Amino acid sequence: MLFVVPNYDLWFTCPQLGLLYIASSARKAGANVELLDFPSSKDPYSKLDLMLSSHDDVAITANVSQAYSATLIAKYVREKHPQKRIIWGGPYPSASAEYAKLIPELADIVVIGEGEKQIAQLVAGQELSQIKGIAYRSGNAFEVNPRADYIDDLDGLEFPAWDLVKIRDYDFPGQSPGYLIQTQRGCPFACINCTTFIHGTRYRTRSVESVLAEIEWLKNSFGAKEIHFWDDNFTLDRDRVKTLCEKIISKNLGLKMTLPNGIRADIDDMEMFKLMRRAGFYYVNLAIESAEQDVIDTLGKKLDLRRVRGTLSNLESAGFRIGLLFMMGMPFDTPDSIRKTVELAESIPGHHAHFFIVTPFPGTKLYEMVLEKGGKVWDYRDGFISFDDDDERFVNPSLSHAELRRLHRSAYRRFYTPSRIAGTIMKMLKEGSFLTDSRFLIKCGINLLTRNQR
Ligand code: B12
Repeated sequence: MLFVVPNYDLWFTCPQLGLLYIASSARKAGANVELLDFPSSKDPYSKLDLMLSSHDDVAITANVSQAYSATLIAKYVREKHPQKRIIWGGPYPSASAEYAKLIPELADIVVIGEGEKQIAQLVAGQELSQIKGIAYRSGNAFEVNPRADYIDDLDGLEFPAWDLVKIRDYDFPGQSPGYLIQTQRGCPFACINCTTFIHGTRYRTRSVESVLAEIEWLKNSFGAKEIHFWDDNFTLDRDRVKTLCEKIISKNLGLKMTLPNGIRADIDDMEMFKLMRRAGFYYVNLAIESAEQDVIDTLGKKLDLRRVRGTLSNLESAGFRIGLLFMMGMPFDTPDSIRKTVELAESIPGHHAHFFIVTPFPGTKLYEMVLEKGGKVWDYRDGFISFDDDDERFVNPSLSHAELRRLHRSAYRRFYTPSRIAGTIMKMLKEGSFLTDSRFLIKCGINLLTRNQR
């Protein structure tokens, strides 16, 4: 089975953990697996032709930013290798069974949600009508089977197939080689902008022993120097985090660790933060999103903004490098709520800030909300979804894109004051990451200037 990572129009590259989980599950079920990563490959279509000579199945992952490239790849396979079976999976095709029907000519099977079980069943040649959590072509029809249960026994999953990628081919922050790990799936908060339908709202965890075994495996077999935690909500179960950190400390692994996905801004536990620091965590993103409580409430985040400053001050005194995550441009944002967000950001501690202009994704309540208001949203047939800040994501009658963009620019200008930049550089120098991070930023700059629509 050939696993394919389609292109995306971004200025950094990163391995796709979900597909590596799927590949190791397929391998365990008996498949011969290979991976072709379009973003990090030169002349990927020639490679595709070559690699396809030894595979009957092509399994393509797609999130929204890859959907267009995925359709081009599937089209190419259909035309040049019509006998191959094309399997789709990932957040984008999972978003709606309707999507699967939109691409019948480009897909034989669409795996919906977590795909480890289904891929093993497909490798085993199980009858398609009996496999939960897939949609498949049957003559001229596209059948959609009932959804599969979420995977409870996460310890039972194989470790991701890291042997299939060359980690140094990717450009992402932190010390190299850096690897990704996921210690839990699911998040109970179900924010309306999030595609919760992949991992669901039930909080499922791996055992501390299993996580530790994977970390040691990454260090010993792949030379990992840094581990990035890819969890949906890492700090929700504080006792579990503390036990994990104690075990990591007792093993004296000497690894650096980060939490890029963003932790909740109301989970504030100094004992946990101190243990995390001793275990090797040095960078954390804190998901605040907005300074307007009404906006937070409409998002369904269930965050009491009054708690943010306390959490931040504890993270700061524990010695973390802190990134602040904000969103702007929701259909219920106003120039005033965005101005408040900008003011909050500039008034609080933090070394980095990301102000994301919101893009409503298919399958989310936010997407429905925009459609209900008559806004135009991006469709995969429109080409690469653009995450360029200058491009309008959807038509918002109460906030023009020009105004949003002006506020967005002012957010960065006002956050990155000379003293904030000096503080961030000092922090990076102190933790020894200045050179690595500067190299990453320079590479991103070059990628940004030289990237083409692929
Ligand atoms: C970590 C992360 C990132 C990382 C790494 C992305 C990467 N390349 O893997 C970074 C920070 C780089 C990133 C960037 C972006 N991300 Co992001 N990211 C995530 C996050 C938090 C976790 C993804 C993950 O690895 N999960 C762990 C693995 C195990 O799960 P998984 O990938 O979903 O895979 C499972 C299933 O989907 C399925 N599956 C996946 N592929 C396949 C393929 C086959 C053949 C099969 C059978 C099954 C299958 O089985 C897997 C195992 O169960 C999710 C949110 C979430 N909780 O899902 C958002 C998410 C994937 N990101 C999203 C988006 C939009 C982006 C960006 C476009 C944001 C931006 N504006 O730049 C970019 C796109 C970058 C890119 N091209 O990949 C959206 C995608 C929405 C959608 N409907 O497609 C999500 C779902 C967040 C959201 N808003 O809801 N992201």
